Amino acid sequence: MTYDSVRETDPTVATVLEHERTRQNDTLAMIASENHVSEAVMEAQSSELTNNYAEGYPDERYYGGCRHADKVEQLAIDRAKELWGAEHVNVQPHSGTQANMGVYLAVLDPYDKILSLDLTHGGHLSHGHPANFAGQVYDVEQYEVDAETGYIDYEGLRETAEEFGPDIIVSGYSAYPREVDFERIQSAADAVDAYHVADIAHITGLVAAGVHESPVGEADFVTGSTHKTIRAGRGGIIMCSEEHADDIDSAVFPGTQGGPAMHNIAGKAVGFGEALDPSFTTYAEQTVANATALGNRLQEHGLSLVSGGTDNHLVLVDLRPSHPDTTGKEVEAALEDAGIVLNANTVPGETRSAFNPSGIRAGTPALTTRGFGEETCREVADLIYEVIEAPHNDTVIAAVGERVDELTDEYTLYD
Ligand code: DSN
Repeated sequence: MTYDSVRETDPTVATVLEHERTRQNDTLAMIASENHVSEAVMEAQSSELTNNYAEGYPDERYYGGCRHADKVEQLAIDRAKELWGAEHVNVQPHSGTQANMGVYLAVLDPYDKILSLDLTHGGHLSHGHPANFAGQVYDVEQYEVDAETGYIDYEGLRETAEEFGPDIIVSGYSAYPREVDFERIQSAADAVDAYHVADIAHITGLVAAGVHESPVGEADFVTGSTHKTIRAGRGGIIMCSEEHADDIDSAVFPGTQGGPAMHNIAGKAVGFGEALDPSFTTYAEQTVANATALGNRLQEHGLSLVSGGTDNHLVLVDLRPSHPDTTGKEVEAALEDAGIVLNANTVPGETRSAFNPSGIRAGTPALTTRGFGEETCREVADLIYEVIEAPHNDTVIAAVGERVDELTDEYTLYD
């Protein structure tokens, strides 16, 4: 894709776009929620469908001119059904948060009760943080990971559910490195007659490829985003049984959204099509193998991983045991100077603040898309460790940066 037209009409924005392209080419994207979509997905997202108003659903629109929008949305829905085995799919949510909002609106009244994982233990803002609408509109109680093991405290969850009597239990997380036992959470939800919402935003691709247990068909609602491990067009998705189909569709439109972003839905259709190819399973398996290799090597360097390792695409490093005086933000900034982009993250039992926490979260979806294997991920762990050891040493940062340059030249991204 070129930016020739933007360059001609708006050189300022063209320069920013070119800088961002260069940044992505020249750095290692290790934000666990990010990925590099294909050029086909990007082309679809920049198509003329951005001009289209398609309020409603395929064959039931409020405006004319939607026959091509109908086709592309139906393709996205059908491919999603095939990928995840869902009875009903809504591909219109603009993001994972919008998907959660749609489910809440569909089945809750204001002040109804949500039980979800605490944000500092790996949860998500839209699961009921006080700064988010969900924490303001609903009565929220939170469960935690076990302080010793770092795994979800399933017994504690069940006990809290029995005491609190939630209307919804949310599972699915944004900084949890272990396989989620959806069945166990379903049984806790059944015991208190609550809905179970499984937010698989981070692991959509792993679930689709069968490398993580699927909650589809078990949880009442499965929500997610479509641009993380599944590597499709940007946005959200909701899956449920036919029983809830009408309520979910009305809650998304007109309940919480207006016109769907049809260009992104085209990107979802293209990305889902790519994920139906058998090569996507290899990609998902490699993503997990790479995270395991990364985590093992960080541990060999003496770093402490929350839960002692990973089963999925991310690792969460608690810096406190090995580097008590170094914060996540310091490491994030130093690594970015060296060309490795990840994020500071809170850790269970956080003793600092959300803005300057004690951990870092690192993911392998984007590196794997780039072609990295386990050996290269082990080397990336070495580079991360060197920077953690000396976050203010310009010589170290420059040397790591040189090696990152070599790696990004070897594993090219977009032409
Ligand atoms: N902000 C995303 C993440 O990084 O996990 C989730 O929405």
